[in-house]
Amino acid sequence: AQRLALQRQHTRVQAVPLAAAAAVEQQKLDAQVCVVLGTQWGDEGKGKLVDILARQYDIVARAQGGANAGHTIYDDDGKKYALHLVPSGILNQNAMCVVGNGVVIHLPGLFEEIAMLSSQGVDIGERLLISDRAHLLFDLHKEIDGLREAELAGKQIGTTKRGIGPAYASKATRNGVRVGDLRNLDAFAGKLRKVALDGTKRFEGFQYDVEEDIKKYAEISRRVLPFVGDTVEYMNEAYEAGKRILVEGANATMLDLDFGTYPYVTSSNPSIGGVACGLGLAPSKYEAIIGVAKAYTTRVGAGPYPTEVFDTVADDLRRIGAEYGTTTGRPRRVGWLDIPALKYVARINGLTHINLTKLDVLSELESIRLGVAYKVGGETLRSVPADLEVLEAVEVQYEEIPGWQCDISKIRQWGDLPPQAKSYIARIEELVGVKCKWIGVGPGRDAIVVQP
Ligand code: 2SA
Ligand code: GDP
Ligand code: MG
Repeated sequence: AQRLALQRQHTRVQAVPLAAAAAVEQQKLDAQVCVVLGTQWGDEGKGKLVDILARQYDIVARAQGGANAGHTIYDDDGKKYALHLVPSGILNQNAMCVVGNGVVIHLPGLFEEIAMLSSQGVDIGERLLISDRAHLLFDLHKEIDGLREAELAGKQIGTTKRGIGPAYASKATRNGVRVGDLRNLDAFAGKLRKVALDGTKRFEGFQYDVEEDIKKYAEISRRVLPFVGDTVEYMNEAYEAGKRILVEGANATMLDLDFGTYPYVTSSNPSIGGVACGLGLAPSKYEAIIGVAKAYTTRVGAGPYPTEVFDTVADDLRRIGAEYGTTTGRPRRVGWLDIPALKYVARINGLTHINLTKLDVLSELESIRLGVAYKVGGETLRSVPADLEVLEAVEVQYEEIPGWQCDISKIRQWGDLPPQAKSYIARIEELVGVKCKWIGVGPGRDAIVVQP
C-alpha cells in the first residue's frame, strides 16, 4: 500500500536534457493516451519509438504478450538495451512502467532482465507496477512449448519457445495461476500442482519438478509482491488525474491470434483490442494509435509471407538491417512492404499515424518493390484472406519505385530527404490512407525524421 501511495505521488515528466531533445521535442504529441502497435510480423522498431515518446509520458504500459517480445533500444551514448518484459519506457527515469493484466509473466526471467538493466546502470527503483491479475508463466509452460513444437514435426509454428502459447492456454482453460495468487502460497502451491498435472497427463516426456518450483516461488513472491498492485485502478486513476499514458504493443497484428495468419501467430491479441483487455483502460481514451511499420517487412517463424524475397536482395536487407531475433537470435525472413496487409492492419486498429522505420536500410537499392495488391486467378482480393491456402497462393502485384542510392542515416529534417524517398513514403500514404508522421533512418534515438 505504501508503494502504491508512492507511485501515486509520482510526478509529471520533467524535460530531460538530451542530445536528441530537439528531435524529440519536435514530435510532441497532444494525445493523453497514445498506443504504439506493430503492424507487420513484429520487430518493426516499436521499442525505439516508445523509448523516444516515453519522455513525454508519465506511464508506459505493456498490455499483452510476454518475454517473446524483444525490443532493442539505444540510449544517447549508443549503449544497447534488449528488453523483453520490462516496458521500453524504463530508460526514462521519470516514467512509471506498468505490466498489465494481459501480459504473461515469467518472474525469474523478469528478475534476470531487471538485473541486466541494473548492471547497465538502469535502476528500476519503484518505477515498476505489475498487475495482480496477470497470469504467471512457469518453466512448465516453456517445456510444453518445446514439446508442442516437437509434435508438429515439419509443421512447427516457429515459436520463441518462451512458453507463451501454453501460458495463455492455461489462462483460457481457467486453471492458470495469477500474480496475485502469490499472496497465499498454500493456495498457490495447489494451483501450480494442478497445472503441472495437466502437463504430465498430456505429454510423454514432460519433465518438470513442481515441488522444486513451489520452493523457488516462495522466495520469488517476497521479491515481487512489493511491485504488485491493482493496475486497472492505477491506470484509470492516473488517467483521471491527467497523467499521460503510453501503451507499448508487443509482437504485431499479423501475428494476432484473431487477425493474423492463424495458426502461425502468437497467442495474444497484439492489435488494439488487446490493449483494452490487457490494461482495463477503455478504448474511448486512446487518442493516438501509432502503427509501426518497417519500410520493408520481416518475419521470424513459419507461416505465409506473400512478399517474401529469397535472392541476394534478401541477404543484403538482412545484413544491412541486422535482421536477427532480439530474443532468439534467429535470422529473420525478409520481404517487400506489403500494402494489402498494412491496409488491413490500419483498419483493424484505426491507426492515426504510421512510424515508418528502417528507411535507411533501403538506401543502396536501385529500385524498391512495393507489394500493392493480392491477386488470385487474375482477380484482385479486397482484403487479406483468412484461408492460408489462398494467402499462400496469392500473386502479389508490385510497383517499382526508384531508389535514392545515397546515405540518409544522418538526415534529421524532412526537407533534406531525397525526393525518391519522399515519393516512396507518399505512395505508401496514398495506398494505406494514413500519414507516415515519423520516419526512422537509423537505430539511434535521434535517427528519426518528422514529417510536418
Ligand atoms: P510465440 O513464441 O508463441 O509468441 O511465437 C509465435 C509466433 O510469433 C512470432 N513471434 C515473434 N516474431 C518476431 N519477433 C518476436 N520477438 C523476438 C524479437 C523474436 C526473436 O524481437 O526478435 O528473438 O526470435 C516474436 N515473438 C513471437 C514467432 O516467431 C512465431 O511466428
Ligand atoms: P520491436 O520488437 O518492434 O521493438 O523491434 P526490435 O527491437 O525487435 O527490432 C527492430 C531493430 O531495428 C532494432 O535492432 C532497432 O535498434 C532497429 N531499428 C529501429 N528503427 C530503426 C531505423 O529506423 N533504422 C535502422 N537501421 N534500425 C532501426
Ligand atoms: Mg522485436
